[in-house]
Amino acid sequence: MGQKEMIAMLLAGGEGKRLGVLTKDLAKPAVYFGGKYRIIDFTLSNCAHSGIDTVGVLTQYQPLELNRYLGIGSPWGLDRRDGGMTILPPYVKQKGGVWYKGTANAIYQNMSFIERYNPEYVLIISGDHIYKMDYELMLQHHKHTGADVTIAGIEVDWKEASRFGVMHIDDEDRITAFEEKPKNPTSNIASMGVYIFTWSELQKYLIYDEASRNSSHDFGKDLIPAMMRDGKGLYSYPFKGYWKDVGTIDSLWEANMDLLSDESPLDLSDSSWRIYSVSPNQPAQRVGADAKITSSLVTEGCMLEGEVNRSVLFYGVDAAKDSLIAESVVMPNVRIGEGARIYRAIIGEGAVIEPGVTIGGPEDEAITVIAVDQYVTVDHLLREVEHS
Ligand code: ADQ
Ligand code: ADP
Repeated sequence: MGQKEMIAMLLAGGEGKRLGVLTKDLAKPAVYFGGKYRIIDFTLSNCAHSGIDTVGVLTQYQPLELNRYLGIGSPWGLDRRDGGMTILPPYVKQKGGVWYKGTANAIYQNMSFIERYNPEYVLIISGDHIYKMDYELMLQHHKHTGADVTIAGIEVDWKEASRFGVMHIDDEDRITAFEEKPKNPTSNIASMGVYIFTWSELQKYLIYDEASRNSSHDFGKDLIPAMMRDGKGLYSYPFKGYWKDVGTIDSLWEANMDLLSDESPLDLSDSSWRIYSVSPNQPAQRVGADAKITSSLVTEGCMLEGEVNRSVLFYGVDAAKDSLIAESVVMPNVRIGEGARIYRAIIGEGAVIEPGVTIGGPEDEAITVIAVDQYVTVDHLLREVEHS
């Protein structure tokens, strides 16, 4: 293998518990987003546009569908002999199999993969963020400051800050304090979970972290704080664009709705930064005589006879006469019967909503979620439906 200046390691193995029934049988990075995509398309496309041609994808939880989707990486230009995409599941070593413990342990277990490329820098990214980012610019920042690790940072709403690692930075972007998911955050500059490490430093800390007994082997909880304690050079790369962690039902719904505004904060039609995906190869969508579609994204293969307002429809959604879909996200191949009404919901792939059923309400605060392949009938008391 030739030497690479920087390779990427994409963490795609988290369970995604907070997405509930949407990730019961599916890894979070493979969850659908924005009518045509899966969440992982964003990071992989960012790699493609940033000139990163070597990506290790660390999988663990429910990987089958994800693996099938990734294939050999062709949509993202990663089907190459020199580097390309490598799926890295936990594997059984001589001393017995070990699941990945935390994110740092997942990378630790794949150190020999990284060493094959003898990189100067390693980019660590996750499969559950929606954003467009040029990692090459972040690498320039990393070189410029001479950092041991650079953490991409973004200002978030104060009320969201405790979901993230938060940091204090000085005028030179040096991180002076870092706290992982603090109950009472003292800063609203969040870590995006995007790291560039100088490989020789990361190597040392992975080994050190692995040996330390009371570590949970997580980047945010253990490895970054250990580097802080040792006075290493930790810098933040200030990111200005749109970024969303879609790890909760509410944030997944909101990020889909963000695509509908006239001035969407996330431009998906930018031809210089296409988000690549696998096309489902469906016929053109058909809009019936009485259909009324406003402020929505509608994908190929849909057959629509009812009303659709402020919603995102994936491919193959079939909605009968007098049905209403409002402020909702409808995943592929959902069938919606005559007169059914859907408000503020996320409907999982392949679900069937019988005629006359009402899901959610226009005044509902919580987003209603219908599981993959669920069959919802009129007398199906909505008790069975999971509220986030
Ligand atoms: P979290 O969002 O809690 O915090 P974490 O659970 O560490 O993220 O998972 C990060 C990524 O790694 C996810 O894509 C997940 O799927 C994957 N992953 C988790 N465990 C894994 C394992 N054992 N093997 C392989 N992949 C695994 C992190 C940081 C915060 C930061 C947020 C930003 O710790 O500081 O603010 O990301 O979203
Ligand atoms: P496994 O359970 O072994 O991981 P799969 O990932 O292939 O196997 O499928 C598991 C479940 O996920 C099935 O119940 C199936 O209905 C559902 N499923 C299959 N494809 C998808 C998809 N594209 N999106 C969401 N769910 C899916």
